[in-house]
Amino acid sequence: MLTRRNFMFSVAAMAGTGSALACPAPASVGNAHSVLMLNAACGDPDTPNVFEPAILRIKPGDSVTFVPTDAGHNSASKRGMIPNGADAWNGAMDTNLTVEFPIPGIYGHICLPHYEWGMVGLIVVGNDLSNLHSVKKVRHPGSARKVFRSLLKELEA
Ligand SMILES: [Cu+2]
Repeated sequence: MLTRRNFMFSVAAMAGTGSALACPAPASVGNAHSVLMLNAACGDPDTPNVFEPAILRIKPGDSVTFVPTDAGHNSASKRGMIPNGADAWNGAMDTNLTVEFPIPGIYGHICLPHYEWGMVGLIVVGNDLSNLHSVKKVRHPGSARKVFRSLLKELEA
């Protein structure tokens, strides 16, 4: 679903700061946020395939648009890593997806093609960490294990 608003996110992301080396920047406008899907962390080509930001904190009822700034990615919620009663999502490859988050808690999400290489992220709604224990129990392959562990450590810090 490519709405005009999502298109604006993409444009804002590419516009950066105007410098030739500008990093694509995720935008937050009011209750609408974006998470970029990138082939490499900005300024760090040795860290390929990332969500930017890896941790996003929002308020209940806010929305997040996953933006395919680079090709070859998607975002899908990870089973066991969303609050009870929350809706799962599974975005198509290379497509903007907007998800609303009415229910507080921690949401873990992954890029299906790059999951085991550690392309994973967290969205925290309403600063509510009450499902942290169940989120931590989910097992992951490859680098996803290490990346989720370090992101969750950041939440607890
Ligand atoms: Cu990916």
